[in-house]
Parts: sequence; structure tokens; C-alpha cells
Amino acid sequence: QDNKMEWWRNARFGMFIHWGIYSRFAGEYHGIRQQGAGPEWIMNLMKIPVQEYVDTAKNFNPTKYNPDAWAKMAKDAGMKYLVITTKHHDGFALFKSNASKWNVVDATPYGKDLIEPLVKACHKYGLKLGFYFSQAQDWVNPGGGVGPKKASKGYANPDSAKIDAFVNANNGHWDVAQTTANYDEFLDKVSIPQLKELMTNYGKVDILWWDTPATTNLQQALRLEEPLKLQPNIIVNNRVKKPYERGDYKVAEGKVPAVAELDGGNWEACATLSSGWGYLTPKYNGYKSHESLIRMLIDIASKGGNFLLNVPPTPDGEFDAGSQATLKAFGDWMKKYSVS
Ligand code: JFZ
Repeated sequence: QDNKMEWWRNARFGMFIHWGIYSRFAGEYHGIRQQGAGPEWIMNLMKIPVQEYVDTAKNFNPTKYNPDAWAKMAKDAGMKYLVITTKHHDGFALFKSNASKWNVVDATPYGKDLIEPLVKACHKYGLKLGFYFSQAQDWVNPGGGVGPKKASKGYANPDSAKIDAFVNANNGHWDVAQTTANYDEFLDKVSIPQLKELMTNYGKVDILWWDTPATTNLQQALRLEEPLKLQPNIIVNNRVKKPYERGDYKVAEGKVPAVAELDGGNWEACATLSSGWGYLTPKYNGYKSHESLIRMLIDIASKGGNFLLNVPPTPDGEFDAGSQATLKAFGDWMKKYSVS
């Protein structure tokens, strides 16, 4: 194994954070519950028009954001690294970006970079730092990928028949604003410049976590990987393009592989502690039992993998009571039984 993988191969447990504009919807649009995937998919699955979605950022003001508290809770739970959605599929950057105004500094009243203070907090508590970055899907910046072609299913939008016709005619795009550039232009103007920003402006970055490559081909993947040369020891997962054959480690999602499926390679399993990767309003949320999550960690650790456990912050920037209780249960268990 190369050297840069050493900390990762011993880490075992990390915190995943899905946070963004979708957290404000919390699984509902015009009072109707979103279905079909996690609440971070609401813009796509309910075909929210680009301008309308962008306008909701005027109410994104996470004044309770306390990255020091997040990092401390991760540390106390026994976690060794933290991976945050610097940008999810809705294209909203949680960092200051010169490549697109669709970022927390330019588009919200909060007006401050959310990533920078979290980086500091990770350093303070000795956590390795990972950036999740949706390199291909971007539903706001023109030319971004939109994922599988999915109809609106007729809920929430009075124009749904029209929208579905548009979706079918435009490769899954549901808003004309998404179609004013092609994917290569999007990569050159938005995705690659933002990767450069992430690789330049936050000191040492330990992980880049790619997701849902959509139509990315090898030539495009190589271009996306170029900015990562600015971080010689960075570790990447295997989702930069399909088939998932590039990267330093494999991600198993949702289920832990059986012993017979292990091939000796580096792997990570990710799962969320509640009912969605993004925040859900309490009436829809359900927390997995502490016992089942601790057993999952044991299972993963015993097979040499890492467990990236997702905690969904509220739109105000807090971990809710259910999330905090789960993290505390891990911390208590670690104190009782951990050997290190
Ligand atoms: C992706 C995202 O679409 C989702 O919102 C979340 O961020 C999750 C962690 O990653 O969803 C996926 C990606 C890959 C698989 C399944 C869901 N997969 O390989 O089985």
C-alpha cells in the first residue's frame, strides 16, 4: 500500500455531512412530501424551476452554525475524518467561488464561506478533512448533468404535464436555464475552476469524494482530476466516472459487503443515521437504532473497511437532538470498549 493511504486504512470511522439549500425544504415542497430519493434530491424530483430554487437561498441564514461543535461531536464519537458536501447536485457551493455566483457568499444573507471555519475546526480536533464535490451533476449552473431522466410524477406542480414533456425532450433537464451550455463548457467554466478553488484555498485536503458521474467520459474524468495534482497526497473515492474503476478506494453504499465479496482493496461504506442524507422535517424523520449503527461499524471494521456515517444538519446549522443522541451513543460505546 502506498503511504498516503496509511491514515485512511486505520481510520475506520468518519462523519459525512450533507448540507445545503435543500436542507431548508426538509423533504417538502408546497406542503407535499417529496418521494423517490433523499431530500437532497428535492429540486430534481419535484422539478423546481431554477430561479425559484435559487431565490429560496435568500432565506438561507444558518446563524447557529458552529463548526467547532460539529468537529468536537465527531471527535467524541470516535471519528477520525469528516467529509462535507462542498457542493451537492443542486450546484450550490458552500464555499466562496469566483466560478459561479451560486455560492453561499454571493447568494445568501449569511454571506460567509462555510467551509473555511470547518477546516479550522477539523485541524483543532485532529480530524482528517474530506470534500464531497458533485463534479458532474449540477442542476443550476448551465450545462451541468441532471442524473437519470425522471418525470415529476405529477405532484406539486400544476404544470407537470408540460414539464414532463420538456424533461423527455431535453435529456432530463426541466428548465431551459439548464440547457444554455453543454457539459464540456460546464466542466471548463464551473466544475474544474471550483475544484481548483477547493484544492487551493483551504490548505491541505485529505479526501476528494466524487459522486454520480452522469455522462462523464475518460477524457473528461482526466480533466476533472487535473486540479487534484495541487494536493499530492489527496485520496479519492471511485466515483469520478462509470464504470467505477478509478480511485484509491471503493464506496459501498447502503450495504456492507459480505466476506466473500471482499477483494483486499480499500473500501468504505456510507450510510445515514436517519431517514435521508439531507435534513428531513421531524415528522418524516426516523433514526436508525443506535444498536444497528454500532453493529454496522463493527461489521465494517472487522472486514477492514471504513464507515462514513452521515449526519444531516438543520438549515440553521445544528445537529438535531436525534443526531446528537446517536453520536453520543457511539462515544459512550467507544469509551467502554475501544482498545485505543
Ligand atoms: C449519491 C447522491 O445522489 C445522494 O444524494 C447522496 O449524496 C449519496 C451519498 O450519493 O447517491 C448514490 C450514489 C451511488 C449509489 C447510490 C446512490 N450507488 O452506487 O449505489
